[in-house]
Amino acid sequence: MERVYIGLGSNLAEPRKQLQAALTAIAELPNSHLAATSSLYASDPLGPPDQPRYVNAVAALDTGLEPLQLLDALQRIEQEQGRVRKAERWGPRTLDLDILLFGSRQLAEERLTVPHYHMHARAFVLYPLAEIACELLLPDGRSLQQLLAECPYAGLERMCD
Ligand code: PH2
Ligand code: MG
Ligand code: MG
Repeated sequence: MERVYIGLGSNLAEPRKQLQAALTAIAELPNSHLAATSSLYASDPLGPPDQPRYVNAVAALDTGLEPLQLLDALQRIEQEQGRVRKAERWGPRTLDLDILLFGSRQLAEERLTVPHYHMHARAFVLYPLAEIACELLLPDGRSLQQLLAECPYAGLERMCD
């Protein structure tokens, strides 16, 4: 089993429900155990501004799946929840499931880059991650606390249950 962190995001079709449904589906993945989930956080969109605000969260999954098996499974969940892949970069979506970290692995494959590119500077990834993995070290040796110190919380809104 390896500890994987998954970033969840949605800004279409009732984002909170999208994230809750995704967490239920992730909890049912084979050979895996959903170990923790963060609170939900709302924030303005990064990228094109003419789209709704996002809801984000991070989940910790212990899994015996290999990275590409997990990627396939997460993409299937995205599709089942109505994800339509468009050309527009950073455009709106019903559900986005990103593998942020996979144990201490560093992967640079055609379909999968781990750690997830840009996670180091995104408040909507780092603060939910810190809720469930406060003392985390990244594969390059940097601590999550270091990254948080350089990433203002500004603009993030922790949502009530
Ligand atoms: N995801 C994007 C583009 N912009 N902005 C926020 N606040 N949260 C996201 O998850 C997000 C985004 C594409 O993955
Ligand atoms: Mg994303
Ligand atoms: Mg994605």
